[in-house]
Amino acid sequence: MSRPVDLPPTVDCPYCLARIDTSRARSVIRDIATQEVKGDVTDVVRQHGLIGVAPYNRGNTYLECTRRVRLDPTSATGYGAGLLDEPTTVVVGGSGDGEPTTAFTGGIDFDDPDDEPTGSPLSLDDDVDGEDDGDGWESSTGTQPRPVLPTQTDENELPDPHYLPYEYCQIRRTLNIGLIGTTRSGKSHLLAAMLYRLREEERRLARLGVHVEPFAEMWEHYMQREDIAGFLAPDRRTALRRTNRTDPVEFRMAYTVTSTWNGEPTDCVVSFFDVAGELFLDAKARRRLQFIYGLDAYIFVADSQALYGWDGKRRGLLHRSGFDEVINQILQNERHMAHATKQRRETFLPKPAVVVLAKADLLLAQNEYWTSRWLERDDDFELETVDEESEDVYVYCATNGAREWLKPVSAFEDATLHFTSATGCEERDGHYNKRKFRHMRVLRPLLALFAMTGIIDPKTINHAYVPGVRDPR
Ligand SMILES: Nc1nc2c(ncn2[C@@H]2O[C@H](COP(=O)(O)OP(=O)(O)O)[C@@H](O)[C@H]2O)c(=O)[nH]1
Ligand SMILES: [Mg+2]
Ligand SMILES: [Zn+2]
Repeated sequence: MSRPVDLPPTVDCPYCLARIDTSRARSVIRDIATQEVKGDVTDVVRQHGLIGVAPYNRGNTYLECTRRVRLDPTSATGYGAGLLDEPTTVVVGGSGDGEPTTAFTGGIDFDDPDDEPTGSPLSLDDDVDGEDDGDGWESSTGTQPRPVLPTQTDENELPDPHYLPYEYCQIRRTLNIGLIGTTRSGKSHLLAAMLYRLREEERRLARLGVHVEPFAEMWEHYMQREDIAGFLAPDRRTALRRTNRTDPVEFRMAYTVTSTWNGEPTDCVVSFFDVAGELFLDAKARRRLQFIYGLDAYIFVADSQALYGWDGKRRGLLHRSGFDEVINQILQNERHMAHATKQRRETFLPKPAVVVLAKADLLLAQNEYWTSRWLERDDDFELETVDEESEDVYVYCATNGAREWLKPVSAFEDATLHFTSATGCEERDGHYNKRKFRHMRVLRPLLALFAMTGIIDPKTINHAYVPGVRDPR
């Protein structure tokens, strides 16, 4: 079978994190409103690519991700599958006869008893029946259909098949960003605010030589999950619903970012993954760990609420951030890779990271000079002061018992540090005060990351481009 002329041999599915064989996958037209499949264009795109589809349907063309077309998901990152010391990864099939190799990816039954069983159709699969019986729909035997919940549908369930925008699959350059932090650290609120502001700031982004475009249907799914729409609506400002995490890595949203500062416009798919730090301590959840090694950049979300001792006494952290575990795993993987490929190991991880002190409005309420000096500025786009801010945040953490948050600085080749607030105020009974509500400096860490990865000119923050971001295939 031939693959579509304008797609690479494989594409990584951001939803189930598996690698898709494009010569096996169907291409279909879907109705945006009903999400129904209206037609099959597999043959025509195999011959002519997306050009073969009527222009008005090109934006509605999708690649179907279904069990049949998935390859070994452990290699989804393009990083050394098989080199990892993960004894829990069970590989089945793949005997070289053209059968897909499928790795065990499910069966994680970690449960936060605190959390409501809510989620979204895009979050990853888990054991709905609580049994550790593996992953029904991803098993290569294909004989066990997933157990169906009798009453309400499980929002956490990833539908099979699910659909990737064809245009998403065409863009070779990708930047996968992981938000790392414990549950309740503020990842979801920060990301929602960031993505919203990214859409709103077209003009100022253009001045930095970037144009951003969300994938329409992904944005709609994203808005539905955890009721992000309610959080972003000025007349509602409701808190995000809490989700039941069973998987350390979840796809959230992707944008096409066109970068023009360097001459020729280049397109890059920037995808955001939510990484629940504490799940790395959970042996079962750790099966999915490989995915984070392949991320291109990291946003470490430190929970300002975890700082205690406001009365001038020496401070400390109420709970750990989990950054250590995650970074140690990434370093360990890097050592394995260097060993396996007989290359000298770099001193630093050759990737960029940002450390974000989320919920910094809480520090502001405590009359914290170091915080107010920065947080009250509307300086998302004044990137020349990024280093100055980083130094202040560094000193702030070091002198307030939060050295643990600084680990990324010593581990990654380049890192910046920021004070941010996604809400500007505290939640009360599921709502934010509409007058006090504001996103404070949420775009700044992302723009710093864009500069370190070359999506915007690294010189805007007076840094050099950090190599190590994956090459296009
Ligand atoms: N004061 C304040 N609270 C926040 C902010 N962002 C999130 N929170 C609160 O922190 C809690 C956890 O946030 P969430 O984004 O769901 O954390 P996640 O589990 O890491 O995704 C919620 O109760 C939010 O109301 C913020 O910027 N300021
Ligand atoms: Mg969350
Ligand atoms: Zn998939």
